[in-house]
Amino acid sequence: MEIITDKSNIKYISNFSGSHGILLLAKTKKYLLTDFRYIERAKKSVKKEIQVIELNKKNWQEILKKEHTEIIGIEEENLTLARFKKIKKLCRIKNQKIKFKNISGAIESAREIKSPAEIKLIMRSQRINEKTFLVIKKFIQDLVSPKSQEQRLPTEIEIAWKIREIGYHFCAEDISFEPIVAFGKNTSIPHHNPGKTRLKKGDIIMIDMGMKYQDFCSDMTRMIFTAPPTKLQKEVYEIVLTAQENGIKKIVSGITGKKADWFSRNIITKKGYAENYGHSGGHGIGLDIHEKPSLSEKYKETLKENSIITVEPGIYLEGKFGVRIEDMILVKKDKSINLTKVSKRI
Ligand SMILES: [Mn+2]
Repeated sequence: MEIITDKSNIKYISNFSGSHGILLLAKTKKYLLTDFRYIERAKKSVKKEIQVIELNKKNWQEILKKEHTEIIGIEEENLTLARFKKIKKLCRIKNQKIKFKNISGAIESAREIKSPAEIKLIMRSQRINEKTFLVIKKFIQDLVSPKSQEQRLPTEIEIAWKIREIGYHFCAEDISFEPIVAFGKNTSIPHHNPGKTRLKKGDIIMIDMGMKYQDFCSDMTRMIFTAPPTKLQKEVYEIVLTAQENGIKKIVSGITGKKADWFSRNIITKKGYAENYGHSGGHGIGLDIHEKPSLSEKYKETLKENSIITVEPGIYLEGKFGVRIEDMILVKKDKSINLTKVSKRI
């Protein structure tokens, strides 16, 4: 028997997306155990083959006895020690010896390959993300245009909140991560935390944002220029763009995550900016914002057909500015498909 505690794995197998529940995968049956607050909701949303029951000691032990369980798989990567102690207690049954083994990563591997329905939902999530971004971009461009009467330009935090608000307006259920909004020099911090920095005319802007639609995530990074870029900004932007687009062109299923990362990293390295690109080149995306596979030096597994990944190289010049460009790619055997439609031209 297996005990599934990872929220996204529970959603993947059962379609239950509540915050409190445990999925038991027994030999003959699947059970979703949850508390009173979620029972009705679970019954309405879970797949037909799954039985919903209240999480208590009596119900739990009845299943264990009925299934003659001896070995229980647990998701070590996600289980806290406190929660494991509780589970261990629930599994204490007279005359029944139970051993635990780690099964972390098994469901994550299955999730890597997306079904046509999942691809559709992820694309929908990204469409919402794009519509939101374009509204934000226009809002900023109008404010900094010579015709604008506006005296008070927004702060990073104000733009981050506006991203949420507009996302909801376009039917997102949530954001997939806290938006990264960086103005001017703050763009050299790859994961800048939006603060009270106020926009100035002429600033370079980095926006890295994502939405959730039916629990599926999207992710995209774009730069906005509020004035014609400086020579250095233009040079760096062109290098990152070339690296990103060449990387994308060469990505097919069957190559390693390491190789996929190298395609774009190599171009940045050749231009002398290796030291200024210190993060991985991308990641899988789906029910989680970061999931299998990874585009990085350390990732030796191959990319699978119909997985969805991001490609997001960057160059960061401390004290000056940074540039990152990120798209979502559907990995295919012969030619991968870029799912992101927002222009990357300056
Ligand atoms: Mn990303």
